[in-house]
Amino acid sequence: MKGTVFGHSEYQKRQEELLDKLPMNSIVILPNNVPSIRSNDTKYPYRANSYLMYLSGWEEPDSTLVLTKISGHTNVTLFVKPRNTESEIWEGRIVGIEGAQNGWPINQAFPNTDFELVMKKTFKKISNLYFFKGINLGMEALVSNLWEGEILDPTPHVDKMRTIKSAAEIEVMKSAASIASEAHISAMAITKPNIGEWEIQASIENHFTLNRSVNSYNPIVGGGDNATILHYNSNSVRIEDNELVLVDAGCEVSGYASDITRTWPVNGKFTKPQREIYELVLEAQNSAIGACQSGSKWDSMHRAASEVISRGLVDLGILKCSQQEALGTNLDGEFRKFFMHGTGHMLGLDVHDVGGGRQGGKAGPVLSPGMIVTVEPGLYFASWREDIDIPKKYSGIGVRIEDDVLITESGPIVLTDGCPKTIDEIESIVGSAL
Ligand SMILES: [Mn+2]
Repeated sequence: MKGTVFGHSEYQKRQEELLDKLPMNSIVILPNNVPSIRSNDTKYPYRANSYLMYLSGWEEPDSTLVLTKISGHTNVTLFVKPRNTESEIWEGRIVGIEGAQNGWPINQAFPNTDFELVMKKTFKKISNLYFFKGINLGMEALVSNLWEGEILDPTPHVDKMRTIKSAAEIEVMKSAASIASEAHISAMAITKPNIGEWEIQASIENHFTLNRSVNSYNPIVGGGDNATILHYNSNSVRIEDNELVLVDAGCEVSGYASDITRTWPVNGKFTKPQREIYELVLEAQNSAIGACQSGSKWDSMHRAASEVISRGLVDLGILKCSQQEALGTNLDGEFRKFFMHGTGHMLGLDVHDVGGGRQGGKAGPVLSPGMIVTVEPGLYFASWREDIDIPKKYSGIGVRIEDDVLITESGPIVLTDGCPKTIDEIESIVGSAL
């Protein structure tokens, strides 16, 4: 039976760090995600809650983690589903109470049916109740029934902890980054004119599965104009000769995500207008990666990318205004018509991980060693948009380039640097496996 991803001390350190931040006589309650039904007795693939994985390594549903700090003593308890031969025959083997007690970084395990009774007793001894809301509404109702006081939110504390990756987490994320890098290379190598978007998706997912990983989000494979739809994922169209394809696909290894976007010409040769846009996005991305320095403001990478993009749009004659108007006073100028998302986000147990901020906004953490962020500027010129007036040669072009970047004392480290992105490298790989 599968145990924890990391050694127990890693989780115990996280539990202690959280409890240290809370006042005496506190309890923290964290239920697991509820299995989601597709229809009748068919379920969607189950994914445990990221907070629960982070604090305990536990993944089975119908379980709840409880941390207490009462009169100087801390305690970590898991309420889990007891073993049951009949249900295990259908649903698979489960860890059970004894297994949890012996194999997980906790002090004690109880059957989940005891939760209410144990809480009733424990609530008499505590003054502060922290509950992870929005995960399991049934548990939420039960707890608010039992507790008359205010329900406090523990996520700001844990989110801050989750932004700084440990050495062990970084190793796992490097592995997710390199599997996804290889997947993109294989997909480039089988690309040819008239390929179906789904065929590129299949190639990528095949590589993920062969390497015992899964999608960390639904892959986006958009050819031609579909590349300009930010969350396109029907991946159902054939891509014509002379079109670009934008592929945004990452995998999850032991719960940790990678997130890569590459854009390449299906016939292996960028046209001049495609090359002009691609080079501009690549310059913006390199500038933004350079801005990923320890101690920099959260939006420094977005500012760096936006400055390059704004200048380039004016130089290419796409924006007919001054560079200053293109950029705007608050990174909100004309360039936003074509680069409408942020430059990056936190990456970790979730692909859009906790603890970041909106880019272009004022709030957000200072970049610090151990943070892993994505850097992903893009430019999108949808041919169907009636609100823009651009040179025809750029119509239908969408380009995004995305890497995963670790912040260190000595500068940014690109974890996805195994995935080529220069024009020469890409042109030499596309179609090379055919
Ligand atoms: Mn991303």
